[in-house]
Amino acid sequence: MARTLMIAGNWKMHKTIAESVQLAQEIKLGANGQTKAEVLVAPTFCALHPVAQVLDGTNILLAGQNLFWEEQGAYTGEISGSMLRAAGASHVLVGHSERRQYFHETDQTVNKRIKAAYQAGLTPILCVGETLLEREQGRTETVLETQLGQGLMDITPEHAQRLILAYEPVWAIGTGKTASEEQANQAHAFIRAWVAAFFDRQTADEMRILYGGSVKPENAKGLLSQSEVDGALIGGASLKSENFLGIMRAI
Ligand code: G2H
Repeated sequence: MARTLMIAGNWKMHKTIAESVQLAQEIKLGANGQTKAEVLVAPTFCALHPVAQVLDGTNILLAGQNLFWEEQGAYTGEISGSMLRAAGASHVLVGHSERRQYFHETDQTVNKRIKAAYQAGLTPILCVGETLLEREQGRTETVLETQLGQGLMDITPEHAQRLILAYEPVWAIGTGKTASEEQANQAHAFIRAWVAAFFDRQTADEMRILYGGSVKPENAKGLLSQSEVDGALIGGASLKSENFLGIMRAI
């Protein structure tokens, strides 16, 4: 099953609007002619629209880093799916471990956000992954099963066909530690088998499962050549165009 690889940059809470525009311009120039992977960037909310204008006319995709499940209203500090769409986003990250860790995101709120993303016509990228303690206790698969099962509760098979998953072991995020190629492939294979059982085989075969956690130009080739790894969600190394483009070129 040939799945198009995706190289996604999660800029987290980095870069002013001017810096974001600059980075987007560098990626746009450097990605020109890059055909092997779909490329996506997720700037901060305030940089979405300016970055969308830079990327207009390219096939580089734009994502929000989060969304709220209500459409509009008195929810200070939140942003809705339709607002992300209007700013130029086609995708949205949901359930990133930093949201779970620092902002009390639960599998239940993740589920609400996933549904809101579909409602707004956005493609969600659902992030799952275990902590170091959970891995050491041999609970990796149980944790993934719970995050997937609850996060995707009541999602229709049609919607599942548009879903993208990201496996991001928490212990490998921003720590410089990367899952070994085998560890990543094994976790991805488990996730794909889970998707086949929860939805169906074809959906599982077609679903992109990205790996995230200290991906950099030096380790990208090995990770991305794994049969179950369909791309990367990159934080730190997406903030400099030479690193992000280096990862693209490593495919
Ligand atoms: C995981 C990843 C991007 P980093 O959070 O989502 O970040 O590459 O810095 O580990």
